Amino acid sequence: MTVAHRLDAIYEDVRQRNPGEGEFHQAVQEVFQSLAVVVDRRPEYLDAGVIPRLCEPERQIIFRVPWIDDSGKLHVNRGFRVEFSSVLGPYKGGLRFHPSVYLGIVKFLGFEQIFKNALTGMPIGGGKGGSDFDPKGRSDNEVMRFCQSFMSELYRHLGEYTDVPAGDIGVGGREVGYLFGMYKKITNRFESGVLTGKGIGWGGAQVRKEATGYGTVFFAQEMLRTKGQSFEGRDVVVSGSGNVAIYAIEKVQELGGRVVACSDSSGYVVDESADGVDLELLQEVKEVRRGRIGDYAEARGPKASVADNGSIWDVPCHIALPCATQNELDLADAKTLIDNGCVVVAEGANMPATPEAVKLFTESEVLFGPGKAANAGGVATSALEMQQNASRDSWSFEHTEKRLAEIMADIHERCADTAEEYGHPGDYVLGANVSSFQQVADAMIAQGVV
Ligand code: NDP
Ligand code: 2IT
Repeated sequence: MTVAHRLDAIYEDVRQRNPGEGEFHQAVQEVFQSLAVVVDRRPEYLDAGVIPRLCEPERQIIFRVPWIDDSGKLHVNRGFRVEFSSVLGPYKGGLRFHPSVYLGIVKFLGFEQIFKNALTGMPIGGGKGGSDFDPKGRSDNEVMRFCQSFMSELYRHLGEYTDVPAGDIGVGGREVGYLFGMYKKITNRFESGVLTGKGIGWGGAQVRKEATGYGTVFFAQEMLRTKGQSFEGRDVVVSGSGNVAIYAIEKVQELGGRVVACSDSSGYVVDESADGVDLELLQEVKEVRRGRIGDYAEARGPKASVADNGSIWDVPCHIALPCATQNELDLADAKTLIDNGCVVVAEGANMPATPEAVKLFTESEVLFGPGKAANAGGVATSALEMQQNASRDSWSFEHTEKRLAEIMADIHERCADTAEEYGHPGDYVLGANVSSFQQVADAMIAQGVV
């Protein structure tokens, strides 16, 4: 059997063992597509059975999360934590609270996280968790009671040397606070390093809140640099308007770019004013009021309009940063972006571009930065938070941001060099997958069959 056939057979087995988990299959296939070149050179990766082991989580926890809303009604949600790989360090990865969450989403995110975390160069394994709880429209007290119930089961699986969650969609500073408070109460330990994304003043790190968005822009900046370009004077489209999108917008603007559109799940806004999206207003609407993107457009006046048809990717731009959710940018969107002269796409979200869109980007002149590289700044800064917690230290904003920028430049170089080494210059997908896979696989072989 050829290497390609052997990889296909493993993939088919993964599909059959994990029925109905489309997003997980997609994430596995995306990595497998890059592996033939490395397995050709290093057949021991196949012979040692590393790949099937890597596709099976070390542990999967599914639990009941009962809670009572403000009107006294009982709700039962489902909680998940998939502890995927501890080969490079404690399981590390966020928690997502969104009604779409099921095992297949958590496994796709956990699988991605293994490779992303390897790319950061920090000692962290891969995991992910969450719940099908929908925080939208819930009061602070409801969110607190939900987080407390969630942690009353999850705590037994966590620890600074075991498993360290953080935020993701629907989980930000407020939720991390409630989760940490409950963990501390149950365990009677102020174990700072058990969660990241904590508040500044009680163990949180400067720049963690900004890190994913900033990091994505730093990565895109490195990509632009290979073309002798920068953000200065360029139009940029950023999808989403949550944590990643907001701080991506902030950094784009600091670097002289103009953000012409952003979105949420209710639609997208095109802002045609000379300096683009009004970040202060967007933050007020989204972070303070927890409002909708339409509220932003209304407050912004005639310069901004909510689009009621088409896609945010129809808005002409030089650089596109998908920062909302998986599979939000499809083949038709990719074609439109290319036709409109887009030259760089960097994924702030996890797996926002569909496989067909990724294929088109990598076959075209567009430089495409996959999420596991481009959005690794968030988890990398989480690892910096763990480092500060372990040494009971706290670093300045400037120092931490400098570290983040260095880490993103290192990841960019690592992906670019690996792509070059394997004869696919400019293919960041191949570079990210091959480089991180090799690191993880080598560690698995060294640590034996466990
Ligand atoms: P937030 O919850 O802060 O924001 C999510 C944004 O995406 C919101 O604007 C939301 O709109 C939109 N969105 C969510 N789900 C959908 C959907 N099904 N369809 C359309 N829009 C949607 O999350 P984050 O900003 O933290 O996360 C965004 C992405 O970045 C995710 O893919 C996440 O996995 C990834 N990521 C996050 C990191 C972090 O540190 N937070 C690190 C690395 C990656 P609405 O409010 O209407 O739902
Ligand atoms: O997808 C991600 O990398 C995150 N949600 C951040 C994970 C973390 O542990 O900081």
